Parts: sequence; structure tokens; C-alpha cells
Amino acid sequence: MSGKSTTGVSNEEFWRELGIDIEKHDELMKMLPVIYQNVYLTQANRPKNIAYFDNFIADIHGARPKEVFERKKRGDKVIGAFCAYFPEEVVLAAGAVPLILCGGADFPVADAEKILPRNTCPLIKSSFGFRTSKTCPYFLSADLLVGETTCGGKKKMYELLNEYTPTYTLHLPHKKDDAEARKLWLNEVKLFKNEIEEITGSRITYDKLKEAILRVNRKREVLRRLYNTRKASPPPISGKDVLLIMQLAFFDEVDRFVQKTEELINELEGRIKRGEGVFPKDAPRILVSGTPMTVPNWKLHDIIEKSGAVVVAEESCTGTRYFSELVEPDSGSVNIQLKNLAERYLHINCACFTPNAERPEDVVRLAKEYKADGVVYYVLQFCHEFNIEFAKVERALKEEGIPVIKIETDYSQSDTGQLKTRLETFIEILRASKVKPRGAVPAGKPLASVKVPVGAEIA
Ligand code: BJ8
Repeated sequence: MSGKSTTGVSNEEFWRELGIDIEKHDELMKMLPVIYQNVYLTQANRPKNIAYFDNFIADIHGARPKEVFERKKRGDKVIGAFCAYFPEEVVLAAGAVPLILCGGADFPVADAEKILPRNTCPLIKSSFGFRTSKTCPYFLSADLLVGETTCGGKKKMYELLNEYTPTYTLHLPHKKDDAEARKLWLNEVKLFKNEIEEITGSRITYDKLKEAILRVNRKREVLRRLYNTRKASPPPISGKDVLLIMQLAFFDEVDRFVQKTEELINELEGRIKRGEGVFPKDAPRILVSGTPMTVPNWKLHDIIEKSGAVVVAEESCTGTRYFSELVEPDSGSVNIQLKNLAERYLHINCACFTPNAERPEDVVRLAKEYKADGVVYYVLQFCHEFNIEFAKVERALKEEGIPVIKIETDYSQSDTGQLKTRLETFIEILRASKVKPRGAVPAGKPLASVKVPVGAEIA
């Protein structure tokens, strides 16, 4: 957000070189510090090692994109993507820079709506708008963008994106249990490797891929460890702070990110030993489940935590779906490594799959594992996949007596008041009942109407 970079050359010079629309970009950069101050810097008792991530955000369009741009100038390729299905290991193995670029800001949506229909998911509009409005240095650094056939909106957006930056779309089949579909996906991963080899001019060998798999495994493992700290009561870190770290995992250099997150975890483990937390021990614990939240989408967590509850985990691609599975690195040949990679990626239980029975099971398991008092099911507007899948997730939670509320929203602030009222009521019910959760609250239904069965077991 500042105009100076850490490497001496002014950020503005670098932005101009990249082709950033400086005037528009200035508008964006004026808004971010205000939002960050209000959402993040007002929190009490934050761990001191969160400072690295605060500084990253403070210079999000400066230091890191400049580092990426300097690599690009030295001949390394930059490969951007939009999905947890992006096999970043392959990109790292070729010596290129992987970045996950999904937009989480409302700012570029108006630009996107000049081309995309208004009734499109905000993540799609924001991602597209960042490219067309020329306000994102990460986007403008990319030599290749990688899409995937997950949802219909993304798939069609990538065709248009290709008119701005070359875009390669991975064909992800939607029936993960089907043998033919698995073969197709494996072949897609192999073709992707060939594409990356061609664009980088670098051959992906067994050793290079092994090293890349190990590095990304370490990133996923450190995130797992970070999430484990949230199982403590009280949790030693806010949900908002963990969400921020998750979001930055897609931008930062892998090894530095691992080191900085480890330093933070060591501090958090000390807090747990001393029984220190950021919320009172009796604050209701919330599992957020649903569509991803990318920088700077902090809206839901902010409302929940300002209402007195604490988010203890996210069943999301900016959460557990990103790190729960690792890849076996040592498998004898590049072909087996690619097979392991393809298999690992098919374990991400995205709502674009049919059937997707594992996802409701995951939500219930995670709610139990993180001792959540309730689940907030988060759907980005016009996302039919996650919206319709709610029916199954709700049923599974209901069977286990875990309360859930569905929140459907976009990136604007226009519905903040209404969301606040609904979430405060939900949290009050969780707090007041002190019973094993049991009802589900569909969107729009007044929470006061939730009936708690007589004779309910006291938690
Ligand atoms: S693997 S969740 S990151 S697709 S919210 S754009 S699905 S309309 S983001 Fe996702 Fe990959 Fe799946 Fe994960 Fe479409 Fe829905 Fe928008 Fe979405």
C-alpha cells in the first residue's frame, strides 16, 4: 500500500514499467489501508510474529510483485492461476514462479461488468476485472494464466481472459470416482507439464519435481500445524489473522512463507501452553465452510469476530481444502510422480464434482475436530455449485445436531448491516443455548425460529 519498495526503486516506476493504470491503481491503494486498519489493526492481543504478514499486506503491490518482476527480467516465467486445482509443483519444478490470482476485491468488479454479466460470481468478476482494469501487478507480470473447467462461469471467463493474457485451461472432469475421468485428468496433468516445459524451456526431471513436491508439501504441512493451534481453547490467534496468512500463502515465496509461518506457530504454541488466547474461553467457535475468500475478502470473518465469536477453521480452498493432502515425492519416475500429483488434486472436494459425498462428511468431521459450536456456510452470490450443495451439507450437519446458517453475499458492503444482524442472532443462540447444536437455519429464515428440542444434552 506504500509508494516505496524495499529494493530502492520507487514502486511507481516499477508499476509504470508493468503497464499499471496508475490513476486507477492509486484509487485502489487509497482504500486498502483504511479497510486493513479497520479489520485487522483494531484487533487486541495479536501475536507479535503476525508483523511479517501485516508488512506483506502493507506493501502488497510493492515488494513481492517487484521481486517477481525481477525474476521475470532474469528470464524466469510467471504462471498465474485461479484454483486449488493448479498443480503448482510442476511450475516450481520448471524454475518458474507460481501465483494464485483470484480476486477478492470489489474495486475491479465495475470494470469487469462492462464485459461480464452482472449476475456472475464476484470472484470471477473481480479476477477478470483486475486484468482488464490493469490494477494488479501480479496479473500484469504473468506470462501465462492457467484456468480450469471447474464451474461454468470461470470456464467461460477464461476464454475472454485469453484475449488479454495467454490462458491455458486444464480440463478437470467432474466425476472423480469414474476411472475414465481419472485417466483423463492424469493426462491433463501430463499435458500441463509439457506446456510448462515448453513455455519455460526447462525440462522437468525427477529430481526437480521431487524437490518441488517437497517444498509445497512443507507449505501445506506448516498450514496444517497453524490450523492445529486453533483447536486449543481459547484459540491463540484470531480467525481473521489465519485467513490472512492462508491468502498470502498463494503469493509469497514458498520457503520464506514456511519460515515466517513457523516462527508464528512457535509463538502460538507458547501461548497455548500458558492458556493465552485472543478471545474469551467461552466465545462461540465457528467453522466457516464454502467458497474461497481471497485477498482482501475479510468481510465474513470480520463480522463474525466483531460479534464476539471466533472462527476456528475454514473448510474452503483458502483453508483445509488447500493443505489437507500431501503428495508422495519419492516414487521412482516422473510418470509416477505425476500420477501421485493427479491423485492428490482429485481429493480436493470442490462442489463442482458430482457426486461429492466426501464434502458433507468433511464439514461434519472438521466441525467435530475443531470443536465448533456452529457452522457458517458461505456462498458467493451466483455460485450455484456451493449454493445447491448446501442442502446436503445442511442435512449431514443436522443429523449430527450441529447448527448451521447459510450466508450468501458478494464483495460489496451493501448488505453488511443485514449480515451482522443475522450472524449476531446466530451467535447469541450458540452462546445462550450451551447445548449440543442441532438445528439448521436456511438463508432468510429468522434464527429466532430455530427450535431446540426439549431434553437436549448439555455441552
Ligand atoms: S477447487 S472451490 S478454488 S473452483 S465461487 S468461481 S466455483 S461460481 S472458486 Fe474454487 Fe477451484 Fe473449486 Fe476451490 Fe465458480 Fe463458485 Fe465462483 Fe468458485
